[in-house]
Amino acid sequence: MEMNGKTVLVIGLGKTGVATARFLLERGARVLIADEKLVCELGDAIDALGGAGDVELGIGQDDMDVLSRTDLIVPSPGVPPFNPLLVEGAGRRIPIVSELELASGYVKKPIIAITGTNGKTTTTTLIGEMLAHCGKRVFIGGNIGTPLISYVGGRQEDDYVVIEVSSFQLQWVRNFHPFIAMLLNVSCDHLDYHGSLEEYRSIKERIFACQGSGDLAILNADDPASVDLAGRLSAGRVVSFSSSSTLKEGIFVDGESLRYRGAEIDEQYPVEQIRLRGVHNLENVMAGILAVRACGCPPAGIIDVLNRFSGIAHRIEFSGRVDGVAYYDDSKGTNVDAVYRALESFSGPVVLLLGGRYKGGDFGILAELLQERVRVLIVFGEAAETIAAMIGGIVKTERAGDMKEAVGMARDNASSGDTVLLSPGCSSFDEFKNYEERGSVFKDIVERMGREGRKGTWTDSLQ
Ligand code: UMA
Repeated sequence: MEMNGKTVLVIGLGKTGVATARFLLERGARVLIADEKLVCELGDAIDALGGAGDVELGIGQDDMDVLSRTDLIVPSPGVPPFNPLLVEGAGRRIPIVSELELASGYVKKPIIAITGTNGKTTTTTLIGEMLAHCGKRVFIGGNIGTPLISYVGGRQEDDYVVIEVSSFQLQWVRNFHPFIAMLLNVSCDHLDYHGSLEEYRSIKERIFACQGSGDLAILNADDPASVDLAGRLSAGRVVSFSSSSTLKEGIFVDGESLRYRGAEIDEQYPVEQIRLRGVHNLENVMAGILAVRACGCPPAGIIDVLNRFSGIAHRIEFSGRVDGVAYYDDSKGTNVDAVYRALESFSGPVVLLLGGRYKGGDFGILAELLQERVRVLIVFGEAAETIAAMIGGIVKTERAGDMKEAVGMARDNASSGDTVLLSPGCSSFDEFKNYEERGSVFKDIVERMGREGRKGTWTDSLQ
């Protein structure tokens, strides 16, 4: 796509907007920037633009006049499709592309793309580690942190581009073409953005849309909709993984091993050699094995990595032990399905912290697990009453104003041998910048509690 002389409207000046604007400016485009924040609140982002090029700031979300001089719109992932500029821009038939779409047009190396409601970051990281361990050069980016657009302006010396892809990034793609694409799972998430589960799923499925005969699609055989999906895919090879059934072709849990079986393949990966815990992580591992085997990584190298890879920050991450109580940070568990999977990983008793900003989803699906494993439920933040209305009272339920108070209540309610699990099932935006900040604050509190000692002395010191 030629950018020289084009006028491009970038909506949102976060990580993606900054990287996109820089890329466009370097290619001679004029960049208009709209953000719901005031210009004075965007200081760091504006500094990061580097001061060079033809930039116009201060465009509001309802400033429709700007569209008469716009050739292309690039919304940031967090900007929903019902944003007024996008709705009006689409009405005027101005091309709209996501940063992922724009960047992928410039990628010279094979793309491995990972999407799914949960497990994307773990699987993306794991694939990157396995490829690197087996001697391949890799760029790891996308939703995991570094926008793809900031990679494509560089030298592109890697063998593979491994990217975590969110539904937000797939919202505005047409030609995005990964040579390996996977859909790990789909459950209720981001309904406030996409409107319905059907829409959310169909957008996730766009990851496969441009695949052809030389490409590989990886599906979850345990997802009932994947059978129908497999029949609609254009990829030359479709392979599945399953944690609950035996597959003639694909990878599945077979007793104490993961077994990868196909026409010319029959391999075993002992579960005891896999450091990650939980069924959901076995699924992530299986999807990862399918991808890296297709890139020529040998089983021995894969097992080496599985032996030491202990997961990613804020995803069921052990954060410390205080008075015999184990604290786990699952701040990345921002939807109900993620909470379900996190709870499944503990046999109990658990003090569970749920809350933040509600994004949709039925907390009722947790009812049985709550009864089985949870001693006390603590709801906090903006979503406290919404969650309490769905599942309050199934077990002892407490209400906290914010997360800090919730951790305090958790400590007061937990006994030695219990687990305190922050798996909020909601976004963090009512209280924090993002889930990382929420998880870091949680870990800091746990660390301070450990340092400051016994019950009773710490609550006051947090105020
Ligand atoms: N903004 C508007 N109007 C809006 C919404 C946002 O102007 O309607 C502005 C905000 O004021 C802010 C900017 O847009 O200035 C933020 O843009 P953004 O929300 O798209 O965030 P980025 O900093 O660009 O980060 C994005 C991803 N964020 C989201 O999808 C919400 C990051 O994923 C990603 O790491 C980054 O691009 C690089 O690719 C985070 C995320 O929460 C981790 N992702 C969701 C998830 O994993 O569930 C999808």
